[in-house]
Amino acid sequence: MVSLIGEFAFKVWVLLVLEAVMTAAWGHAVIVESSPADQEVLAQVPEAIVLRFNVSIEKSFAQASLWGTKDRLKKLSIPESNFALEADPARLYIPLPSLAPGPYQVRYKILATDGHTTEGVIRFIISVPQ
Ligand SMILES: [Cu+2]
Repeated sequence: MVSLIGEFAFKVWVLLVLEAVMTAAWGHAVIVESSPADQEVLAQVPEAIVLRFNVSIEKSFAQASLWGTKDRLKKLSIPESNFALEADPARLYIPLPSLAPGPYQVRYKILATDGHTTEGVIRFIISVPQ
């Protein structure tokens, strides 16, 4: 006879195993690389921020916005080039506007093909020209 606690523990265990199997199969999107890198100090304003994830993402659901230290400055648009046939399905190219020297953040929210969203932030600094 299985005790109530034993049955509960078994159900939790089954759920954990299912989650692990599903994560292995499709995976939550995890950022593996960005340009600029998080906390990078740049002498020149980059034309875009490029994010690369460990799995394919649903690019049409991707959202990104540019922030100063505290305030949202603008919504960033995801250009058509991201949807080109030859485009890497795990890579997101997001053009940046021209920026004055100072600290910035790009906040992103993306949807992996397993239906889970991932949010994150990349911080970088445009340095004052010497
Ligand atoms: Cu997931």
